[in-house]
Amino acid sequence: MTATDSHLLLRALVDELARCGMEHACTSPGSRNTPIVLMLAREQRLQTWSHVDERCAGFFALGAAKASGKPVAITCTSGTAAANLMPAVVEAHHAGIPLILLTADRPPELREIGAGQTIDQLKLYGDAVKWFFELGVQEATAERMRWIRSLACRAYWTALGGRPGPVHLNIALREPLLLEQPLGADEPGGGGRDSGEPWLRQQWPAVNVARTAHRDPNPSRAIVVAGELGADRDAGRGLAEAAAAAGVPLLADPLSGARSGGAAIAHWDLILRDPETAAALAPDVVYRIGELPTSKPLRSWLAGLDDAKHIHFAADERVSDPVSRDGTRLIRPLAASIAELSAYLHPDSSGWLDKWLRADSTVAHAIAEPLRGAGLSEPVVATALGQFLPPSATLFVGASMPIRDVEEFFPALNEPPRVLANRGANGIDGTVSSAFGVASVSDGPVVLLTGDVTLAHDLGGLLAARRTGLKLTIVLLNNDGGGIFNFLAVSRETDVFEQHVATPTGLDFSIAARLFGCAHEPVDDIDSFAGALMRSLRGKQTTIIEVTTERLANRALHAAVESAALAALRELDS
Ligand SMILES: Cc1ncc(C[n+]2csc(CCOP(=O)(O)OP(=O)(O)O)c2C)c(N)n1
Repeated sequence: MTATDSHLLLRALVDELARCGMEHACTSPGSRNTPIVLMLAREQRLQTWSHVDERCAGFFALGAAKASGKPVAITCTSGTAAANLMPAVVEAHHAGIPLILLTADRPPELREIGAGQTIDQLKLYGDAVKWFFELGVQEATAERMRWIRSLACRAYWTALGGRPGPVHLNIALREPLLLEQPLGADEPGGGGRDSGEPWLRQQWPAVNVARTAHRDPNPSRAIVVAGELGADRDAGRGLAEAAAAAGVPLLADPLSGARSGGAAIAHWDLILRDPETAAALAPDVVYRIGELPTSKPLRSWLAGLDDAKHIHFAADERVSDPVSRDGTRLIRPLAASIAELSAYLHPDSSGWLDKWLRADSTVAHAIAEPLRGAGLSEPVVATALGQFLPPSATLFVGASMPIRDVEEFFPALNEPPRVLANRGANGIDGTVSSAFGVASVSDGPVVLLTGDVTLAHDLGGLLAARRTGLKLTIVLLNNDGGGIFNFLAVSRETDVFEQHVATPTGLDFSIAARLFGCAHEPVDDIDSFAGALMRSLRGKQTTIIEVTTERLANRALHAAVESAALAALRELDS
C-alpha cells in the first residue's frame, strides 16, 4: 500500500458519501488521519467543520445530524482521540442519530508492539454502533476501488436506514501518509457511476399501513401522548391538526413540535399532579407516538391506567415503554403513523376535550400569580422563550431543569419554534457543541437554554463560536450548581451536598465569553431579557445571556407553582 493507494481509496470513499447525500463532516487534527482530513476538506459537496476537541466534534456532528436527519461524518486520529467520540456515539445510539465515524489507525504491524498513540480501536464503541468495519490496508486496484465505493454506500445507508445510528469504519493508514505529487483525476476502474449516482442506492420496502383490528368503533375518551418525533418538522404540525380536528386532548412534549392547535394541553404535567383531577381525566384509550416524555407525573399516571387501552405508534422496533404499558405496538414510518393515527381519532361530542381544556386554563391562570411575583425566574425564562421565539428559530434545551421546565411551562403556540434536546442518554455533556451542530444546518437562529454546570462541562464547545463563524444565543440559567439536585433527598445530606453533588463552579462566565470571543449580557428582569434576546437573534455574534437565579428560591417557586395549580384544580373539582 502506497500513499497513492490510500489517497485514491479515501477519495472514492468520500466521493460516495457525497453522492449518497452527505452534506456535512467534522474533522479533528492529527497526523495519522491527515489523508482523511484532506479528502473531506477538499470535497466541494461537503461543508467541513474543524474542531480541536474530538468530544466536541462528536457532539457537533450529532447536533447537525439530529437537526438535518442526514448522516454526518467525523474523522479523528488514533488513540484517545477516537475514545473521545464515545459520549456522542452513545447518545447517537440511544437517540437514533446517523453518524459515520472515520477513525484513523496504525496498520497491523504497528499494533500491540508499543508504537505511539496506538490503542485497540477494533469495535471500540461496542454495541453502540450499528456496524463496525476494519478497512485494513488495501491496494487501489480496479476491484478494490469498486469495493470501497460499495462499502462507503453501505456505511451511509446503514447509518440512515431502519433505526438510524452510528457506523464505525476504522481506517489503517501506513506511512508515507502524504503524496509527493497531487493525485490525478483518473482512478483505476474508471471512477464512480455516471451522472453522479452513488455506487449503491439502497431502498427499503414500502411499509404496509393497512388498518389493523385495533381500531375501536367509538372510543369517546381518547388522548394522544406525543414525545420527541425526530427531524421532520411537519410531523408535529400534522399531529396537532389531527388531534384538533378530532377533539382529542393532545399531551405533547415541546420536543414533538405538536404542542400546538386547539387540542393541545400545555400544563398536563401540573394537571396530573392532582390525584382527583388525574382520576377524573383517565381515558379509555391512550395513543402514544414518539418517545415517552420525561415528566414523572405523566409516567406514573400512565402506569396506573389499568383500564385503558395503550396503543403505541413507534418508528422502529426499539422499545420505548419504561412503564410497561404498551398493549399494541404499531411500527410504522412517522408519516404513516400520523396518517393512521389521524384515522383512528374520532370527532368528539361528549365534552371530553373541554374538560381537559378547562383544567389547562385553570392551571395557566393559577400559576400566573406566583410566577409574576418571582421576577425573572427559571420557569419564567422557559415560558418567555415560547412567547418570544419566532417559528423559524430552534430552541436547543440542555438536560437537568431546563428540559423539565420547558416540558412543564412551554406554552401551546400556533406556530412553535422547533425544540431539540439530547434525550437519548440524558447527558449534560456536549450540549454547547450539539447546539452549534444544530446551527450548522439551520436557516433560522438557534437558542441554547442551559444550566451553568452543563455549560461548564462543555465550555470548550464555545471554541466553535470563534472557529466556525456560527452563531448561537446561549441563555444561561446560572444558579451556581446543579439546581435539580436541590429537588432530591440528597440535598439533606448537607455535609457532602454542596461540594460533591451540587458542584457550584463559581465561574465568571463573562470572562469565558471574552476568552471565546462571545458577547455577554447579564439580565435581571423580563424586559432586559427580551431586549437581549432580540438583539442577539438579530446579531451576528454568539451571546451568552446570563440569568442569575438561586437554587433554593427556584425549588420554593416550583413548589409554590404546584400548590397554586393544585388548589385551583381542587376548586374546579368541587
Ligand atoms: C455527563 C453527565 N454527567 C452527570 C450527569 C448528572 N447530572 C444531571 S443534571 C446535573 C447538573 C446540571 O446542572 P446545571 O446544568 O447547572 O442545571 P440545573 O440543574 O441547575 O438546572 C448533573 C451533574 C449527567 N446527566 N450527565
